[in-house]
Amino acid sequence: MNIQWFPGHMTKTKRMIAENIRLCDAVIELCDARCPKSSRNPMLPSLIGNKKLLLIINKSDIADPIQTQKWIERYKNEGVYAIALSCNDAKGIGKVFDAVKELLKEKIERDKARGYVNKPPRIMVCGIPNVGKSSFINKLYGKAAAKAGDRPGVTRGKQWITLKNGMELLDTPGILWPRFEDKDVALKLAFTGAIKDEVLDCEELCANLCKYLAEKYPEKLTERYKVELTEGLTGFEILEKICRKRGFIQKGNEVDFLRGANVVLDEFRGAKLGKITLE
Ligand SMILES: Nc1nc2c(ncn2[C@@H]2O[C@H](COP(=O)(O)OP(=O)(O)O)[C@@H](O)[C@H]2O)c(=O)[nH]1
Ligand SMILES: [Mg+2]
Repeated sequence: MNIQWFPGHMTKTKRMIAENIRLCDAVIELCDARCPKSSRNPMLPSLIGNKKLLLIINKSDIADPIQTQKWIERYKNEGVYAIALSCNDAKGIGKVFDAVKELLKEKIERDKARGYVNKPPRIMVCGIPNVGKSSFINKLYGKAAAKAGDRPGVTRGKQWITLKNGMELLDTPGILWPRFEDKDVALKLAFTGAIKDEVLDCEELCANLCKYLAEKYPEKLTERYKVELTEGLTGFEILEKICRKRGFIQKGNEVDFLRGANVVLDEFRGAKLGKITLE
C-alpha cells in the first residue's frame, strides 16, 4: 500500500480514534463504490463502540449503479445506513447532511427535550487510503467554512471545522488500514489503484482484471477494445488480444504485455470502460 501498515501505525490510528470518538456524535466511513466491501475495514465498528455510523459509498460516478443500489440495500439489511456519493458531482453533498440528521434523529430529539436546539453534530471521517476522504472533506468545507478554534479536551493540533449548516467536522480523518492480507481484497484494491503498482506484477494484475471483466462486463470489454471474446480464454489471452488490436507489438512480433497492462489498468481506473463494480 502507499502507506505501510505496520502494527505501530495501526496502534496510532486506534489511539487517535479512541481519543476523539467520545467527542463525536457520529462517524462517517467512506468506501469505494467499485468494491464497497473490500475497501472497508471490518474493525471500525469495534473502534467506535456505540457511536452511530454512516457509510458513504463514494466514487459512485464510476461504479455500476445497479450494483451500488444492491450494496445500499444489503448494508441496510445488515443494519448499516449507507448512501451513495460522488465527490466529483457538484450536487449530492446535501444528502450527506440529510443522512446525518436522519442518523442522529433520536439524539437530536433528546437534545431538544433538554432545551438544546440546533446543537451541531460532531463528525469524524474515516476510511482506508484512496477512498476519497480528502476530496470529501474539501467538498464539505466548501467556501464558507470557518475553522473553529481548538476545543478543550481535544488532542492538541486537532481542529474542529464548522460547516455552513452547523455540522462540525474533525479536520483529521482516521486513516484505516486495508485488509491486504486477504488476497482477493488486495486484488480488488489493486485494480482500483489503491495499491501502488510498483509492488505488484502489472501484467498478472491486468490479466486478472481482464478475466473478471470478460465474465461480468464482456460488452464493455469488447466495446472498448474491439476484441472477440470466446469461451474459456485466460486473462493473459484476452490481454494479448487487446495488445494486438492496439498494436503493442515489439520486435519479432512479440506482444508488449507490460505496455498493454499499463494501458488497460489506466483506462479502467479512469473509467474509460464505463461504470464497473468489482464485487
Ligand atoms: N471518480 C471519482 N474519483 C474520486 C471521487 N472522490 C475522490 N476521487 C479520486 O480518488 C483519488 C483519491 O482521493 P483522496 O481524496 O485523495 O482519497 P484519500 O486517500 O481517502 O484522502 C483522487 O484521485 C480523487 O480525485 C469520486 O467521487 N469519484
Ligand atoms: Mg487523503
